Amino acid sequence: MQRRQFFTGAAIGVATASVSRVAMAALPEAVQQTSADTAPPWTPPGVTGAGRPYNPVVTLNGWTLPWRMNDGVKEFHLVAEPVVREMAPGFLVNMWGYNCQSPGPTIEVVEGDRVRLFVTNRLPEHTTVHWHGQRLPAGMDGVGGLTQPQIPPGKTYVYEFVARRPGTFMYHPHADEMTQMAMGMMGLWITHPKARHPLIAEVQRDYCFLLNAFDVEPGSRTPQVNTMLDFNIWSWNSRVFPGISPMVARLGDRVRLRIGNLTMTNHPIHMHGMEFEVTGTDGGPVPKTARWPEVTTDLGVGQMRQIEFVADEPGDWSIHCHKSHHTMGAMGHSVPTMIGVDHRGLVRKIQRHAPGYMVMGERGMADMGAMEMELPDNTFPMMTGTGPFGPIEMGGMFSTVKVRADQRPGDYTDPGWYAMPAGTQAREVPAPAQPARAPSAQPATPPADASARKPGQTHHH
Ligand SMILES: [Cu+2]
Repeated sequence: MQRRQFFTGAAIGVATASVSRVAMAALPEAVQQTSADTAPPWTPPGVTGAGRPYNPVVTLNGWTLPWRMNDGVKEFHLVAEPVVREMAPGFLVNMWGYNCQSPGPTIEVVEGDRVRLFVTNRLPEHTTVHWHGQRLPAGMDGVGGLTQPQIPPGKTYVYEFVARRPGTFMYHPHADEMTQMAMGMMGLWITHPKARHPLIAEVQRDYCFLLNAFDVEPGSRTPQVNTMLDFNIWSWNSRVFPGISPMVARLGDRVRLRIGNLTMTNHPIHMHGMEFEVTGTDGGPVPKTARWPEVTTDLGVGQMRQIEFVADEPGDWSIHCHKSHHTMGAMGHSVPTMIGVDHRGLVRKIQRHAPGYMVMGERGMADMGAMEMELPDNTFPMMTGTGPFGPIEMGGMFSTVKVRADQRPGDYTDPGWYAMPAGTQAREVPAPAQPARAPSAQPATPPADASARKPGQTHHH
């Protein structure tokens, strides 16, 4: 699925004098990705010149950027450019990203690697790349105006440093940030340990994703960039449920999830079925004495968390942000609560003036999950996604961890829905018969109404 594109004649600026002229003579290919599917783990081709081996990560609905080895230096080429991201099947959003996608490709290196990153700017305005969490020379930190001139449109800059610390990091612009991050410019960076590390466990599955948010007016295709807090599309790697791939594991696998938050609010990420521990942050591995079991961990703005668990319970387990409006698509915030309100009569009166009028939320909002409403073109519905037992009523930061005994090692394909063993699923029971009571236990005449009364308060009509 990768379309290779060769760069010739790109204008080049040099961010540092330490990059040799020979290294600049030819840019590495800017590999592009046209698919929003989860790419299988990328293993460097060949053995010689491929650098130290590592266990690659899987980027949720993303991919890893291939590199080339040039005289012992790992060279990458990022192209900042306008992209069209498919946030869910049929829901396309104009974003800015890197190498044809938002988020950009994941950069995977090994502790101690010397890394050279070419950044070509094909945006209509200047940009930079900040390497969040890295130890590096100040001049490589990517803060426009402070540590380097901005990268003008059409120019290529180069960054070079040694990946000194193993861990989970990210990259994003430090130039017109509010616009560029609201448009989807961000990516993950994983530095694998060079040898067995006492605080970094070997895992069978290693997933990573970024939390991001957009403000896309229903019916439009381009995010609003002046939004500060009131985003309406809550996504993982610029995808929304049901467009987010499940995270698949084989029963007994040790699984690591690396999550970064580049939205403007916190997200309590909650997983069903199994407990996990936070084993690391973008500051490094967490000492073992400072780990405790959790089923929810809060990611503050600009934070990263590495969580780990043993996938020892088979099933389809939900994993989602616990802010319930973050698991929904765009909705009108001004809809009043109608639960318990009887609209009969009223609707008919309104329909005389507005024939298409519909009641929303009379019995809660769940009906919206199944409702066939006419939506403007390219509008992501408020609740969507269908499971084996009907609508799931989710539409944003929601996915599943699918644990299966028969999932082959290294197989990341979706195994489908979990087949519950007989007798292990919630089920309907026949309507309860009137329980037999002793005569003395018969309740007195039931109260005329059931309205709430405070203790000690005399009830009167
Ligand atoms: Cu959230």
